[in-house]
Amino acid sequence: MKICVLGLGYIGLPTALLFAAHGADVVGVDVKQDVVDCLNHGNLPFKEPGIEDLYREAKDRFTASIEPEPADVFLMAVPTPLDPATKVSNLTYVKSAADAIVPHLRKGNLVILESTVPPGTSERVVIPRLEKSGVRIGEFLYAHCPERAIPGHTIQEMSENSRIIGGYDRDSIDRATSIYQTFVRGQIYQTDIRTAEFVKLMENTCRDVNIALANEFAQLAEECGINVWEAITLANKHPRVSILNPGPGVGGHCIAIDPWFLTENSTRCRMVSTAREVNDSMPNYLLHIVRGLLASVRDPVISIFGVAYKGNVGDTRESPAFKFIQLAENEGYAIRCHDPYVSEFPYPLMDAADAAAGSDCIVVLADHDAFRTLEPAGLQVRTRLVIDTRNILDHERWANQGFAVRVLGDGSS
Ligand code: SAJ
Repeated sequence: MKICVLGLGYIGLPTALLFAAHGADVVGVDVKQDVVDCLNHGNLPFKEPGIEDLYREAKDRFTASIEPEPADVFLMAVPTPLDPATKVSNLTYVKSAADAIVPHLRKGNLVILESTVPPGTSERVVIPRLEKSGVRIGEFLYAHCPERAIPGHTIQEMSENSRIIGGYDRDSIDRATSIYQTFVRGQIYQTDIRTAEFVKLMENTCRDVNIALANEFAQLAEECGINVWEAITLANKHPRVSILNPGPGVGGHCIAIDPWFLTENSTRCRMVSTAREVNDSMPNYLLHIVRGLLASVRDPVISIFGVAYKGNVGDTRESPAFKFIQLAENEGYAIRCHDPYVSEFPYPLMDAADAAAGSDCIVVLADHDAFRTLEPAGLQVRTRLVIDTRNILDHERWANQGFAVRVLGDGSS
């Protein structure tokens, strides 16, 4: 069986390699020549736990190319960004991936869409484009199989998690199921295309709304002079309560974006967009805390520890660090950044000592494990103040070095 995977990003590449490692011949296609060259020279374009071993297992059956080739199965795993101004999905990459398949599409082929899309996109946008090949839906098979893997554990979760497969007809569903069963050990649940599209958006929206609730609790707790972290721990002792953690906001290419795909065609929806707004406003709330603490400091310098969108990943897409830095710079704060996991960022990245030198406030934004044991003793700051937005530092250790420790939601404002 030959599979052509379009899009060799964080989802497409591991998926392509998993198929190849389990016996399929795979052509991975990407519009970026540097990604294709990198792979064909035996290197990987990004880091992810387990991907190097997987690549070694897969490489005899995997090649990368700039153009699709005839295949039995075409799988699209391309980005679906959000237009930040209108909060509407941008389907450009999905459309161009479908167009790129058209010249190669034959009767009996299966086309799979993994990219997250607004409900109805497959039927309204993707299938009609594929039919420009002259092959009708039903003559080719079609399924939407949204991914569920979490960055940092992508390969393990792709293999172990259950999956939803939505297909055009019985043949499409069964064929897609048997192909994923080559490497998916979790249960596969079958449904129609539009339900599968909707389920994916519900999953990420559910997480976003729950994080927004935790972020709102943090702000309410501060108004009441209560430590939200203790309160959450106690509330979570209830058998049916499971509150998530507050933080500096929600980043990543999924949760900060996908909920808007649900609301873009709806006039009724309120909670989903409100949750997005609550999470997007966390950098403003954080700056409000900083402003209060640094009011008397002249020419204040802020050191940001952790610019990744979450802990233990080097990914900065939609990271709340961007908004916080922009807001802080607009108010005249000088910014220094440190992140041991991130290699590329629009602002210079320094080691911890350089980023902290002369600083008036260290602000911890990402919950990297490395920060749990971070040693403050040698840091040559100007003002001994640290704001821990993730409740991750060893507070006693910092206090012992004379640092005032402010935790987001600790009720001390
Ligand atoms: N966050 C909090 N508080 C929490 C949990 C997370 O502030 O208690 C923040 C994180 O720091 C991060 C953001 O939320 O900025 C999102 O992180 P995440 O770990 O919740 O999720 P992602 O974006 O890395 O991956 C999600 C996952 N979806 C769900 O858990 C429902 C993953 O399974 C999906 O495959 C992925 O989106 C995707 O690609 O859609």
